[in-house]
Amino acid sequence: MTPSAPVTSVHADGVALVRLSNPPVNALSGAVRGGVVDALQKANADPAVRAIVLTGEGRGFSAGADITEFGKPPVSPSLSEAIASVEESPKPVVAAISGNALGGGLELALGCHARVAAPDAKLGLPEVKLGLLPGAGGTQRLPRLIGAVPALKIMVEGNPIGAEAAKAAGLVQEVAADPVGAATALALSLAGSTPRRSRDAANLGAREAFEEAAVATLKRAGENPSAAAIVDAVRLAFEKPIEEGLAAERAHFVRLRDDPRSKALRHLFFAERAAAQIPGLPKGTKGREVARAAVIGGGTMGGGIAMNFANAGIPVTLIETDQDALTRGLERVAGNYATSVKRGSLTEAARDQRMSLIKGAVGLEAAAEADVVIEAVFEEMGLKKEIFGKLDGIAKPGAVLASNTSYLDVDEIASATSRPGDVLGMHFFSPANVMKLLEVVRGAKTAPDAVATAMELGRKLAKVPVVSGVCYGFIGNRMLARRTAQAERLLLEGALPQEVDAALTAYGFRMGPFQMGDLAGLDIGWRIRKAQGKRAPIADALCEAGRLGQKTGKGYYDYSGAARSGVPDPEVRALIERVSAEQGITRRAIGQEEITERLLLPMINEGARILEEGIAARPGDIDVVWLYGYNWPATTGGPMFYADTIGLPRIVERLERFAAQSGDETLQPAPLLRRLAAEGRGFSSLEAKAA
Ligand code: 3H9
Repeated sequence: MTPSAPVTSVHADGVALVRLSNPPVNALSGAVRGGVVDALQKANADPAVRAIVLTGEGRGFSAGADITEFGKPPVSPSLSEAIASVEESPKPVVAAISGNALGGGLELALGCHARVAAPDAKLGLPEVKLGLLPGAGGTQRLPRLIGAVPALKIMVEGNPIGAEAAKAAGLVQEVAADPVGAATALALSLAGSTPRRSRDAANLGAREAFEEAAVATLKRAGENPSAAAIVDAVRLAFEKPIEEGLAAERAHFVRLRDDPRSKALRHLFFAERAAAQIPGLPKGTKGREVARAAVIGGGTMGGGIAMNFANAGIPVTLIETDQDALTRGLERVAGNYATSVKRGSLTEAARDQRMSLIKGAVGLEAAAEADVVIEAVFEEMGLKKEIFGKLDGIAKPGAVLASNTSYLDVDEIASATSRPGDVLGMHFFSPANVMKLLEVVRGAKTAPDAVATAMELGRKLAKVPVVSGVCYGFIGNRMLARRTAQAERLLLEGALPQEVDAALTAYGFRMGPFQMGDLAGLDIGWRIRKAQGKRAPIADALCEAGRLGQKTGKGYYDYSGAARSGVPDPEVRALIERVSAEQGITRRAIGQEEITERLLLPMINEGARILEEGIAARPGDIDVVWLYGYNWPATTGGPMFYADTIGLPRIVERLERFAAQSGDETLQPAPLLRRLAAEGRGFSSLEAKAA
C-alpha cells in the first residue's frame, strides 16, 4: 500500500473508519483515489462492517483534486469513479468533515450519504479561481442537494462557507465538536436502510429563479469561461438525468483544464506558495516575535501600513515629527475606516477596535517598545540614513528595522546603524491597506531570522510577501521603469496616450501606464528623474505645464469634465507633436500589437536580468510581484509565465529588432533570455532548480 492511501480501522460497533491521509492537505492523488475505492470494497465485503465513516487526517478533510496531476497522463481510478464507488456503496457512508472540504474534497463528501461538519469546517467549490468548474459531480450533486440558486452562488464565487451556513443550506446534517463521533452515530442509525443519494432533482428549486440568477451571474462574470460552464452544467440538472449532466460537466472540465487561462491561474497558485520559501535560509530558521509595531511617517503610505497592523490585531504606533502632521495622519486613517463603514464592509465596532490599536506619537523615541519598526518617510537617502542612525540608539535589541523604500539601496540604509543584520526593506504598494504585495528586501547583511520575521509578518498582515535582493527599484519597480521608458518612447514616435493605454487594457490590465501615472501623480517620477539627472521630454513638459495628473485636473488626460475618467486632450496631442518635432522624430502610426510588445517584452527582458543577478529567486516570484503589486491580468500568469507561452525565441527576435530600430542598447536581449531561447527552454525550466 502506498503511504498516501487512506487508513481504515474497523471498530467494535461495526463502523469502518476510513481516514484520508495525504499530508499536508489530503489532495486526492491517484493513490488516495485508489485507496478510497479499495477501502470501500473491503468494508462492503466485511460482514463485521455495518456502516462507513469517511474522514480526513491532519489539517482537514481534503483540499480537492491534486492540482499537480492536471495535464499529466490520467491515473485510474478517476475522482468521479472513486466518488461513484462511495455513492453506490450498499452500506451507508457518512463524511466527517473538519477543516477544509474543498473542490474535489467536497465533491467526495457529496458522494457520501450524509455529512457531519466540525464547527471550524470550511466547505467550498473554489475551482472557478483556477479557471475550472467542479469536475467530479459538484455541478450536479450540489444543486440537487441544496437548490440550484445557492449552489450556483457557491460555485461561481468560489468562496467556502462555514459549518453553520452549510447546515442551514442543507449541505450537512449536523455540526458537531466531535465530527467523527457524530458521523459514527449517524452512520449506525442509517445502517440497514437504503443509502440516500444526492441524485434526486426534487430540491433544485424553481427554474425561473435559477434562470434569473444565471443572467445576473453571467453579466457579472464578463468573459470568465468558468461561470458560463457552471451555469450550463447546472441548467442540465433541470433538464437531464444526472448521468448526462455528469458527462457534460466532465467535457467542460477537460476543455477548461486545457485552456491556457486555467494553466496560468494554476501556475500562479503554486508560484504564490513557492514564493513563501525563502531561498538559502538555514533549516529551521524562525521569525522573531512581533507583538508591537511602529510606523515612522504618517503620510498616505505610513497610515496605510499602520492600518494593516491594526487590521491584523497588532498594536501599532504611528510616529510623526510634529503634532499637526500626526493629527493629519490619524485623520486620514480614520477617514479610510469611515469609508469602509459607510460601504458596509466594516462594522462600527470593528472600526473602533482597530482604531484603538493605533496610537499616535511625536518623536522617534516612541519606537523604543516596538518589535518591528517600519520607516515610511520621503524617498530620500539622506533622510532615511538619519532616521536609521537615530533608531539605532532607540529601538530595542532584536527589533527588526525596515524601510518602506520603493527604490533605494537597503544596504546603504543599513550602514547607518550598528546592527545591519536587523535591517531590511518592507516595500508595501499603494494603497498599502489594499494592495496585497509586500516586497521583502534582503540586504547583504540581513540576518536570516530578520528575513523570516518580515515574511511571517507579511502573511499575518494578509499580504503576499516575496523576497527581493537589493537593486534600484527591486523586482517590481525595476521592471516597471522599462515599461515607463517605452511608453514615453511610443508617444515620441507617433502613438497617443489613449492608444498606449488601450493596448494594455486590451491585454487585460485595468489601467494603462498613462492612466496610472495620472492617478499616482506625475510629479513623483519627475522628482525622481530630476534627482538622477534624467529626462523624459514629454512627461517633463507636461509637469512643467502644471499638468500633474488627476490631482491638478489635467495630466495625460483632461479630468475637468463631468466624467470622472479623463478624456483625451487636444492640448496634450499638440504638446506631444511639438516635442516629437523638437527631437527630430518623424511620427508614424503604431499598431496595437507593436505597442503591447514594446511595453511588455522589455519588462520580460529586465525580469531575465533580475533572475540572472539573483535579485529574484524564481521566475514565479516575479509573476507574483506583478499579479499582486501591479494588477497583472491573472489569466496570462504574470510576465515570465507569459513569456514562456509566447516562446523565448520570438521575444529575442523582437527585442533585437526594437534595439536596432531605436538604438537603445538596453533593449538587447539579456544573456539568460538568449541562452534559454537557444537551448529551447522556457523560464519555467528554472523553477525546479530554485525549489
Ligand atoms: C478540483 O478539486 C477539481 C475537481 O473539481 C475535479 C477533478 C476531476 N493539490 O495553501 P497552503 C499544496 S481543483 C495539490 O500553503 P494553507 C500547496 O501547494 C482543486 N497541492 O496551505 C502547498 O504545497 P507546498 C480545488 C495542493 O493552509 C501545501 O499544499 N481545490 C492542493 O495556507 C499547503 O498549501 C482548491 O482549489 C491541491 N489541491 O491553505 C483548494 N492544495 O507546501 C486549493 C494545496 O509544497 N488549496 N496544495 O507549498 C487551497 O486553497 C489551500 O491550499 C488550503 C490550505 C486552503 C486548502
